[in-house]
Amino acid sequence: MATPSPIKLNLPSPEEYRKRKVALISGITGQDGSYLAELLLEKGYEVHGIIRRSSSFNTNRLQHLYVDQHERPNKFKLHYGDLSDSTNLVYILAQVLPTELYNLGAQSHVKVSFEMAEYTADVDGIGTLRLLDAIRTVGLEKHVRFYQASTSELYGKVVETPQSETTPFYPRSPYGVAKLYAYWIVVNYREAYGMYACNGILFNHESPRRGRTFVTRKISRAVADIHLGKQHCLYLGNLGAQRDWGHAKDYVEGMWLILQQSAPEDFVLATGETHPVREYVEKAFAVVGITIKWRNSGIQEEGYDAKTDRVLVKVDSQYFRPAEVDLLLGDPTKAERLLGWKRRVNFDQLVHEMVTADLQASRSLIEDQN
Ligand code: NDP
Ligand code: GDR
Repeated sequence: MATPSPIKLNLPSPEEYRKRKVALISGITGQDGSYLAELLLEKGYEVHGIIRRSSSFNTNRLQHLYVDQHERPNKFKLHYGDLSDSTNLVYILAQVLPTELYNLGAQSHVKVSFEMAEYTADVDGIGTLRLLDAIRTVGLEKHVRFYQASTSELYGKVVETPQSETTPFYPRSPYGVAKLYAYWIVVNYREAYGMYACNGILFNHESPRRGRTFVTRKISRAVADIHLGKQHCLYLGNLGAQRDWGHAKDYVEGMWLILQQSAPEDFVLATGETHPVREYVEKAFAVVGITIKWRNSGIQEEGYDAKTDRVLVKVDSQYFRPAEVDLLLGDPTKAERLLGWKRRVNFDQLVHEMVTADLQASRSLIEDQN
């Protein structure tokens, strides 16, 4: 028999409760969190987010949404919290009483996870369990719908392509392994306690809001800065890795759709196309009119400007990973069929938008400095 919830709040029936539209987002300060918050506010939700206390400002991506409650009562509220702090999660849940909970919070950098493996396991793996248990602790397991930010990194070593909901997992990093635990604990709580809990297995998605150390943003920023004479060369790791890259805005819409189905299920969101890092580099430089050609310098591959012969891209082995995911290519058929989801932005548009945004940002910075 399922263990009863230790705390019973005086709640209406699940049907009555879900007439409200209240979302709680962990990881709201991140790329996806900011787009999801925008989407849900547009849809009339009251949106609550969990933010970490930081000595420096960490809500840049949310600035345009934030209105001081003293100035004007509004539907957007932030709460201090952390996925490593169970008591705090229980407290936030009991206070917010969400109808939908999106668990996007994570140490999300694959390379960093090799350096911070235990922390990554704690936040990305056990953090998910803490949230699920917090839901049960306050007796919301039949009231709240739970979205878990699962990832194509679960597939890791290539077993088959394209990768779908039925492809076996073989993670290749502490991040992937932590997310594997999270994936299965979501499935387990769904089956054990009848919770509406779903995994969105999302392939890489990017945007001008992407963190600066992920490869696409690192490239788009470097192209802008090289074009404006602020940087000489771009140093990268594995140029041959292939990714299925989409736009974050399209993917947060998929997250919401996953929680609107009559029954909880897991879905892959992907574009169905794959591109090597090298191609991203070529397309990004093309936006500023530079044609990149490749040659082997004797030690390693380098990219040079076909017109001037100037070397603009070099390989630095410090960016290699102890174990790499060589090829990701997703099959979004299930999401397209059951959710009616389809990505809108294609690869070329994504690269163009990111480089253009970084050019604009870099130019503004120069103007501010003058
Ligand atoms: P980001 O790295 O941009 O954002 C991560 C968020 O998690 C930030 O808000 C961060 O807060 C927060 N966070 C980190 N550690 C903790 C913690 N201990 N407690 C609470 N919050 C924490 O990631 P994305 O927006 O790109 O991704 C969102 C989620 O989706 C992540 O779980 C990621 O692993 C997953 N994912 C992402 C994909 C992608 O291509 N973007 C693909 C598949 C899955 P802070 O700002 O303070 O650092
Ligand atoms: P990934 O994204 O590991 O796929 O995880 P990232 O952009 O970091 O790497 C993509 C590929 O590019 C190669 N690469 C480099 N990567 C980085 N960061 N920096 C470099 O200089 C560089 N040079 C080459 C990498 O080796 C890799 O093969 C992202 C994250 O958002 C995860 O949270 C998410 O789960 C997955 O996408 C799906």
